[in-house]
Amino acid sequence: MGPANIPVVLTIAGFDPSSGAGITGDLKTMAALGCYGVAAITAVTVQNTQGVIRVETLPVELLRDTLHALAEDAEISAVKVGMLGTAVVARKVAHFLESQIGKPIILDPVLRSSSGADLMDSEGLSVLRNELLPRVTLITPNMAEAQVMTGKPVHDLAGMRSAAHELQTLGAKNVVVTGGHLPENVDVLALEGGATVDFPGARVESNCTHGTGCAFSTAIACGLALGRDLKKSVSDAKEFVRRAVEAGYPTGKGTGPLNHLFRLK
Ligand code: PXL
Repeated sequence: MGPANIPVVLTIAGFDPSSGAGITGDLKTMAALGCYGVAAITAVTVQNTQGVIRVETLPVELLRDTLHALAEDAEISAVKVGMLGTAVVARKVAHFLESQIGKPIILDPVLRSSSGADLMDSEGLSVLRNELLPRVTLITPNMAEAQVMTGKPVHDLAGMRSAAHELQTLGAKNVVVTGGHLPENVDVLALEGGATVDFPGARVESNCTHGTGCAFSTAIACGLALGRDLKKSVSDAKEFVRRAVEAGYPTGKGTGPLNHLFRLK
């Protein structure tokens, strides 16, 4: 594919100044995977590799104007939605997504940071479930997020499968529940139409895992933007995250970022 055909992928997400997660991580993933990334910031977090210190959502008018400016300008091939922070922001994004129906839209239902900080308010969870989930192509919860979204325990493969199907009954077209913390590191993809596909992996022992969820959902958006099907996009995204974690190097005192740009020397 020549440079003229590089697809534009939009991330709607929070800013993590340590750049493992959030929009700056997403832009690195997009660049690594041959897409052009544009970003609309929902919230600014104050954090480093040791944890989240503070979270401030941006004025929703700023988000709305950013989304409008980007969408009226370039052809957007796929959208990834990450941290939203509040119900007010989530509603604004749900409204924007109506103008993007028909494109691949990937929703990473970010609720907490891995260090335990709340990244979504409680009313926002209802908006996520009722207004965002039905509008997207794929939702990518990890086991903890799947548990909160369904209200049922998700501890193993059987729990992941039933959570994926339950999220489909709530209106999600396709669901991938990620199990990176399980010994078998398996992800479960429930496809529209009823089929379920498992993606087993090997557990990677590494301290450079900050941003894996963001990179996974963004890499899937890139695969779809490049015209690949959902199964291939999920399996490529899993491989991308594995290699980025393996190539990670510590940058601070806490959990290191993955190395999104592992292909660059
Ligand atoms: O990994 C979840 C996540 C998503 N988005 C932002 C974050 C985090 C975790 O810290 O900061 C902006």
